[in-house]
This record gives sequence, structure tokens and C-alpha cells, in this order.
Amino acid sequence: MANERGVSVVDPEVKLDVKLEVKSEDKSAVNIVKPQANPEVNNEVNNDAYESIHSKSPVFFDLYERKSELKHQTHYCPGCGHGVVHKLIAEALEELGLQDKTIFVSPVGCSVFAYYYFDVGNVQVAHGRAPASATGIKRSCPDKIVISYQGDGDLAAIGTAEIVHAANRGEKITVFFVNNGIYGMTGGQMAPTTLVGQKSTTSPWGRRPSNEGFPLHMAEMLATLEAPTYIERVALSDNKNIMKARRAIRKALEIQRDGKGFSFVEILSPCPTILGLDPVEARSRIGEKMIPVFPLNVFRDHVHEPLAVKESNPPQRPVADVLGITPKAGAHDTSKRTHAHRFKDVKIKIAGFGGQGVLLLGQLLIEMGMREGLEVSWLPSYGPEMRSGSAHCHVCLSKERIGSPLVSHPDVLVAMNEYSLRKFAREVASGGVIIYNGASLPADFSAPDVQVVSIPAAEIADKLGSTKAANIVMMGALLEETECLAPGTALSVLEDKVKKLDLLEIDRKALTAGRLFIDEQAHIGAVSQPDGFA
Ligand SMILES: Cc1ncc(C[n+]2csc(CCOP(=O)(O)OP(=O)(O)O)c2C)c(N)n1
Ligand code: SF4
Repeated sequence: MANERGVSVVDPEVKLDVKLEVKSEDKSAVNIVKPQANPEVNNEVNNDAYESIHSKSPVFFDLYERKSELKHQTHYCPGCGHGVVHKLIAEALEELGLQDKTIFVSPVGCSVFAYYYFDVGNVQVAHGRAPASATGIKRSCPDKIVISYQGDGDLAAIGTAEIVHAANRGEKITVFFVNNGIYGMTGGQMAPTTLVGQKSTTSPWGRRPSNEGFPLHMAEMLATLEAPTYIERVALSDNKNIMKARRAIRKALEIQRDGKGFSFVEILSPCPTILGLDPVEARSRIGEKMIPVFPLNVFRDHVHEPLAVKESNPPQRPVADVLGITPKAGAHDTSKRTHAHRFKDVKIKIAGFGGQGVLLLGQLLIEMGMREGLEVSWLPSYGPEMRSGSAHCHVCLSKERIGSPLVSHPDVLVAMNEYSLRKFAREVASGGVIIYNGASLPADFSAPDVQVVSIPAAEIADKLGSTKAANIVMMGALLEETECLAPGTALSVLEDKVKKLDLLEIDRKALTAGRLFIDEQAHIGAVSQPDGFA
């Protein structure tokens, strides 16, 4: 159940075998239990003795902003195991001093909003993909503690491949697998871990192995792989087992902290709501029904053994060399040193029909950005039909590392057609720029707070010998209007990329024509000068 501070805790009505001591004045805080050294057993930790600490881990946000009037309360149902697991993870991160280094990958499932609670780095990913995303994050930020948090639908159904391969590669991440044996979020469909005979909305007569197969034992399955370092199954069935879960969670995080490889903790957890049980019954059911099928055990503990997957660093060569994109000697000065970037970052959206060179224009811009020493990202978006379907791409140019390649509010919209102009204009940030491929704007079009420039790029390109060069005309206009990148860099990129000499000649002219048009003839609906631009 959720207490007044909003974190799910064990129902106080349950006869707890713990001694509750109020250690702080904050009566509204959450109770947690810690093992105590018992002098009567040779100072070893006695797992049956507990100390209660009444405080909420600082790893949680003080306020859960998503909840309008209930800012201390999680969205979990009373008696849900997710709240308990969150608490155990938060306390372990706190004790290990890892809060500032942690990146928490939330799944799709009831725990989709974990990022509203954990005051750490957060990423929410598509259903089942958490171990793949966590792999990418850990590999690019090896010093971070990366947690993949998943339910049984997420990990053992749609995400079976991701978890198996992450474990098999021995990724140095930690996976917390909350196995409640049912799909909670979507209203009680059968999960791969649903028990034989258990009814669900998709197994209304009870799970039958002949029809739905047997429950998947993920911990045991992963323990057949060579790479994982630590695999344990624990349960939230009673306080003793919650203490074991607490230690397993902490150990899994320590393993990652120490760079010792892949750690995985499966946690048998209650879902009272879907099972139609009260919180006490749901907790007892874990011991009575789940543990006999999913025995608690340490299936792998190679903490003191050498890593199964040895580090082998590839030969160190610059990526640009490997990709063969090193600028040619004598190519145009890339202006890295001479071009002053009068912005912290610029977000650009380029949109049009497939075939108008929309995606290519984005790629050329990021190539230019790289050559000017900027951080860059390019994110394409298009339908199954590449040609003549709608396509757009997101481009970020930044002096700092880019958090997300997604551009929701572009500073600059390059609209290659009217459809894109109308579709994306309202997203443009106040004070931003729209560069529109057209002799004039549609009569009924207006974009308050935005500077709109129209340029007949397709006509200009046509006259130069190839309509296809309209995107380069637009590039010239973009560079002239915003001065975000140097025209010299554009030329050097075109010279490297365009292999056919006649096309290169047209592109050179198109670039110049775009720039000249802005200087001399552009129809500009000036509203205000965008921040940071000249
Ligand atoms: C690609 C995709 N397929 C299906 C869904 C629907 N869906 C959302 S959550 C979920 C399963 C949730 O169960 P589980 O992972 O066990 O987490 P729980 O809610 O029980 O914590 C499903 C099938 C989705 N969001 N995305
Ligand atoms: S439906 Fe089940 S898993 Fe989801 S929040 Fe409620 S109790 Fe927890």
C-alpha cells in the first residue's frame, strides 16, 4: 500500500516480524528495514533481526510532479511489488553512493513512469528493448551505473531476444526483472511466467501447457550462458525474503560498480489488483504458489572469478579514417578555426517529399558540423515508401554533447513543400526561422513570432540544370540566413561527397544561388531575429 509519503510499503496490517522503531521525527517517512549484527551469533549478520529506519531515500524525488494533487504518491496500486523494489533499489544506490552516476532505463509496463520517482538519469524505452538501450548507454558511458528495469511481459515475452543477447554478451549492466506472472499494465493478459492453471484474460480457462506452453524460467535460462557474472532469484513474499532481495539488489549494483560484468536479479512480486487479491493475500501467494515453481536461488555467482568475456580493444584508429571520410589534403579550409558559432546549439528540421534530398541535406549539414568541430546528430523519419512519401529529418548542431537527437521545436524549419510548411510550422520555436521552397507563401499561411523566408529553390535548381539540386539551393539559403555553418565547409563537403563532376558544378552554383537569393531577392516575412543568430 502507499503511505502518506506516497511510496508503496508493506501493509501495516500485516503481522510483520520486524521491530518498528521510530528513529526520526518525520512520521510521514517510509519505513525500511536493515539487518543488524547480533552479538549472540558471533557478530555475524543475523538476517532475522531488523532495525527500522523511518526516512525516504534521497534517491527519490521529493515531489512526484506528475501527480497533480498527490505529489507524494506513486501511481502503483496498494500492495504492488514495484513500489517495494523501487525502494530497495533507491536505498542500495544511496548506500553505495551511486545516485549521481546512475542511468535508469524504464520499460513499458506498470513501471513505465519509474522516471517520475528516481532522481537519477532516466531513459524510457520501447517495450522489451531496455537491455538493448542499456547496452548502448553503458557502452557510450562506461563509468555510469546503468539499470534495466523490466516486467515479465517486457523481459520474457516481447524482449526475450534483447535480454538473452545482452546476457550472452556479458554487458556490464544490471537487470532487475520484476516477475509478477501477469501483464499488469494492460489489464491481466497471460505472461510467459504465468503459472500453469492460472487464469488470465488470454487464458480464461487457466494456462494449459498444451496450448500456451510452460512458464519460462528466465533466471535458469540465462544461467546456461557463459558470460553472466551474477544471477539470483528472490521474492517479496515476506520480510525475510525482502531482506534477501535487498541484499541481492545491492550486490548486483556492486558488481556493476566494480566492472565485474552482467548482473541479473529476478524478483517474484505481487500484483494484487489483477489477481483480485488484497495486498496480504497477494504477498502470501508468492510463497505458496510462485516459489514452488520459481525456486529462490543464486544461479550464478562468478564475482570472484575472472570475467568470462575478456576485454579486447579494437585497434585504435580515428572513426573518420575507418569510414574513409577524412578530408582530402588540400580540400577547402573547413573553417574550423575561423567560423565563429554564435550559438550554443541549433536544432533544425528538414521536411519534404522523399526524393527531394531531405535526408541528404541533413546528412550534409551534420558532416559540415563535424568538420567545424561541433557535436552533431541526425535522425531520419520517413514512411515505408521512400520516394514521394513524406520524409523529414532532425538535425542538431551543438557546442555541447547532445542529449537527444529528437527535434520537437526546431530553431530552423527547412520546408521543401507546402505540406511540410503547414505540418511543421507551428512547432518552430519562437524567434525561429522557416525557409520555404516556394516563390511565395500560401495566401492563408501565417506564423507568428517566426521569420519566414520563401525562395523558389526548385525553379532556381531547374534553371541551373537539375531540379534535384533544390536541396542545395536551400542549404545556401539556410547558411546565409542563419550563418550557423561556413559556406566554405559546405563546399568542401560537396567536393568530397559528389563524385560526378557535372553534378558537383551544379551543386556549387546552387549553393551560391541560394546564398545570393537571400541577400538580394528573398521575400522575408520578418518578425524577429532568432536568438543567437547573426
Ligand atoms: C510494442 C508493444 N507491444 C505491446 C504493448 C502493450 N503492452 C504494454 S505493457 C505490456 C505488458 C506489461 O506487462 P509486464 O511487462 O509484465 O509489466 P507489468 O505491467 O506487469 O509491471 C504490454 C503487452 C506495447 N506497449 N508496445
Ligand atoms: S496492476 Fe499490478 S503490477 Fe500494475 S501497479 Fe497495479 S498491482 Fe502493480
